[in-house]
Amino acid sequence: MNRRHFLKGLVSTSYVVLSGASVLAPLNALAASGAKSKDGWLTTGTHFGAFKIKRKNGVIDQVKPFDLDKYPTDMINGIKGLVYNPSRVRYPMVRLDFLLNGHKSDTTQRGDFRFVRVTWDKALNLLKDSLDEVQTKYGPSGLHAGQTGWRATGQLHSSTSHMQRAIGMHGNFVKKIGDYSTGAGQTIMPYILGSTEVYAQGTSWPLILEESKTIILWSNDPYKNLQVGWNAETHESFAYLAQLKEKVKQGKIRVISIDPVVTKTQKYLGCEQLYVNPQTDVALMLGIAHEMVTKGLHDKKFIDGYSLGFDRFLPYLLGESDGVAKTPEWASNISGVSPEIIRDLANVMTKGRTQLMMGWCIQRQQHGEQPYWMAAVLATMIGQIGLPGGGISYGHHYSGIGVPSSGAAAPGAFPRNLDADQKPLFDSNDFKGASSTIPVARWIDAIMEPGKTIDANGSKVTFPDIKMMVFSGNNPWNHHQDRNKMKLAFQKLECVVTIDMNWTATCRFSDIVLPACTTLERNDIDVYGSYANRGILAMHKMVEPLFESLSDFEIFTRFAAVMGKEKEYTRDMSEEDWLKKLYKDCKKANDGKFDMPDFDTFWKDGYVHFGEGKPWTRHADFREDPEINPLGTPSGLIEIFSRKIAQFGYDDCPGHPTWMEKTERSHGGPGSNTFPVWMQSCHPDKRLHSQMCESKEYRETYTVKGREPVYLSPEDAKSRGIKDGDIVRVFNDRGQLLAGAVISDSFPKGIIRIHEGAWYGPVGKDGSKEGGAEIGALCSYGDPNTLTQDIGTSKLAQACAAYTCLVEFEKFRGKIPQVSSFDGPVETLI
Ligand SMILES: Nc1nc2c(c(=O)[nH]1)N[C@H]1C(S)=C(S)[C@@H](COP(=O)(O)OP(=O)(O)OC[C@H]3O[C@@H](n4cnc5c(=O)[nH]c(N)nc54)[C@H](O)[C@@H]3O)O[C@H]1N2
Ligand SMILES: Nc1nc2c(c(=O)[nH]1)N[C@H]1C(S)=C(S)[C@@H](COP(=O)(O)OP(=O)(O)OC[C@H]3O[C@@H](n4cnc5c(=O)[nH]c(N)nc54)[C@H](O)[C@@H]3O)O[C@H]1N2
Ligand SMILES: [Mo]
Repeated sequence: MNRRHFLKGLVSTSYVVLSGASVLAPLNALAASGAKSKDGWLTTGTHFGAFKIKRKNGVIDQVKPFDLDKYPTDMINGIKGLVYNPSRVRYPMVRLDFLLNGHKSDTTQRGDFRFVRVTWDKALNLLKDSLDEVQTKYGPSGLHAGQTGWRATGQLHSSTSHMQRAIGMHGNFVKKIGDYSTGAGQTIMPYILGSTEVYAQGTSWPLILEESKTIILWSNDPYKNLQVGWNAETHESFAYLAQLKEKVKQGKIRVISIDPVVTKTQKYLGCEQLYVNPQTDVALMLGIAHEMVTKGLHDKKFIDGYSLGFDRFLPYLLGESDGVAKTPEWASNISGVSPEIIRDLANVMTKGRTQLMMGWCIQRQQHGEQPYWMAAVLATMIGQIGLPGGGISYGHHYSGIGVPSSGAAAPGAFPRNLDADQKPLFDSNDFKGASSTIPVARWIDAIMEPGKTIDANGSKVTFPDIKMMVFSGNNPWNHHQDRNKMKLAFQKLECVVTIDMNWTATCRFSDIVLPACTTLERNDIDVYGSYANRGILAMHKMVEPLFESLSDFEIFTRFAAVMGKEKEYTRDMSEEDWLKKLYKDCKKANDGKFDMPDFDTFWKDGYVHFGEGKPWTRHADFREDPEINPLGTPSGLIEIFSRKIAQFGYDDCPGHPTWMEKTERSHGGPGSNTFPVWMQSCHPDKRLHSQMCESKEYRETYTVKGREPVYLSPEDAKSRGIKDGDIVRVFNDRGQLLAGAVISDSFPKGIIRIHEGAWYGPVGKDGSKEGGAEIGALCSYGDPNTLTQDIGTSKLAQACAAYTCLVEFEKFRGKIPQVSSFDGPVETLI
């Protein structure tokens, strides 16, 4: 029976074939939302910023920054396109062959982008049936619904929480530990400094601006990365960066950016840049430490009083334990930084007040634990940990860290877990000998090799046999590495469900796709100022949900109803009841400390402002008295040697920081004979990961011939005959992609950048969208994770190591395929 015939029978009478890109519902047919305001401007907040929005005829007309955001970013121009764009999922959709054959479908077709529209009722019942089947046949180890991600702002509509609570009410499932952002850092730092450090409030900017003489930005681009925040962003950090710029200009603070490329921050501050070969920072740090020791520049008193294990590290540094002294000359050979500069850095760092500011990128590479550990050792040798404007921080580029916290209580959220007295429909906790929690970035390995046991942070993890996955608020076909490996893994899954507002590649590789509405299509509340918690924002619904999309709350309330658990799910409260409850609970928690008006006044005003807190120095209490205020490490001291880590016996993470060669490294390292170029897939300047890539007009402000830019050096361009604006094929043994050349002096020879978050748009050998399901398909838009390596950082963290990645590139001379990323399924049968 041919497919069309079958479908004709399936959906009874007539159907229309829509080509995904062509149709947007007539916008003026959409009803305006109920929210009102005196001047017509309504407030809301996104990761990109807090905004005010004015509507006209029920559609978003104008967007301007929120009153208190003095440093709005360019991304404000992409906001409207988050709602109105051709990538929106309009209806519940089911993959064609899954609709026909359910869990016995031909999974090699997954990714061919053929979907059928179904009713919400049908889709939610299919979801329930699939979950029933998996829980009955395999138990909880067959289901993974534990991936998380950057979802949208809003405490009530937190999409991952909704999905996990609702799916959890059906049955238990595999969960994850750690995240892609800081997997290596957050795992090792508790052994070294006693907390994750990455998610801790840092020394306040006002103190840094007053006290620091030197600031080292190490793999750190705050001017780019502070544009977005975890909560509704109000960009307070930019006021401090502006002051820093002024101090650099006046020669009062010396800022050195240690980075293989010239960053946006370096250009903004007009500070110094120090080139280092990619992935070689540990060698550079060891060279600096060696110089400190041989010249006696290190702070012996601080090392003795506040740390443990320097004596175990010293023989390695001096080469007594392995026959290789980590001299500046040795370090220079690996890192490409001259011995003179290394010696000078040792001097500069120890002469005045020095603040090390580590970015996160440097730990998203093989042995990513090591640079974080070694940097802590350097800071210990400098001896300024706990002093204002000195020591080390691991988060000043992130979500308002360093802006003094207001100290107010933040609003709670819709619960992610079941209530204490709730039981799932399928109440088994039998994971059949496999682990119920796996390191976040190892899930594809688990699907590929169920039953395999790996080391992770001192424990053994046995991979469960995953048969079904549910994703919401995250985009694994953006965030995970090695697309072709993912394709193979996904062929082993019986059922994949995604809840998203857009046809991301994750939806494309799913069986059931449920349309969520965007954050501008529902009411919510959130903190603004992220870590600084400057106040609470009313997030007004701007427009009614487009097409048949629903809020995550509504989607999972309906799903709970299919399970007969609707009231259990919502606690018998509506969206409005929940908003009022979250606000009232927060008001109560702040009672007597911060004034908060009643809910209605807050909702009308659009926000409650808590103001700025008192400046604060990280680790000051520890410095003051390490016995009364010990660190959270086993010894209570900074651990330069960790007995615990040493006891794990890992060859790729020994007991003290160690330089280890990578499996792929440019500039003469392994693999560079075949693929000589290091590809960095840094966080995008004009997106949040894959979010806002869908914003069509905005995307077109930076694409090159409709493709994601690949930034490359003039030298590399010349030697390969590439001109600015050419389409380039980037490839290695793992995959291939097309991107648009942007030639830039900021990039040295042998280094290219493609920002993560570029939507995966595979096309087959014939250039077709259907062919995107093929292994080895060409990515037509430029998703760097087509090329990255899916390996763990080490046996300790087993975290994402996307930056250990070599490639080659050439001018593309074939027939240029259309970009297949943005306009939804090949055909939508309704
Ligand atoms: N090569 C490489 N890969 C990387 C990185 C890298 O540096 N290089 N960085 C890694 C890091 S640090 C991170 S944090 C991850 C980011 O990975 P993710 O957090 O997975 O990335 P996002 O693109 O933010 O995905 C969020 C998804 O949620 C959807 N969404 C947003 N709001 C809602 C909502 O209200 N409801 C529902 N149902 N869905 C919603 C969005 O449309 C989007 O598809 O990527 C990682 N991957
Ligand atoms: N605009 C924007 N801001 C964001 C995000 C976003 O998507 N867009 N995402 C947010 C999230 S989830 C996260 S996790 C953070 C990410 O924060 P980070 O991971 O710190 O950010 P990146 O910009 O990827 O990398 C920072 C710098 O590290 C450098 N670098 C890479 N490898 C090396 C190396 O081997 N040695 C040295 N010395 N430097 C190296 C890069 O050249 C880059 O300049 O950003 C957050 N902020
Ligand atoms: Mo991240």
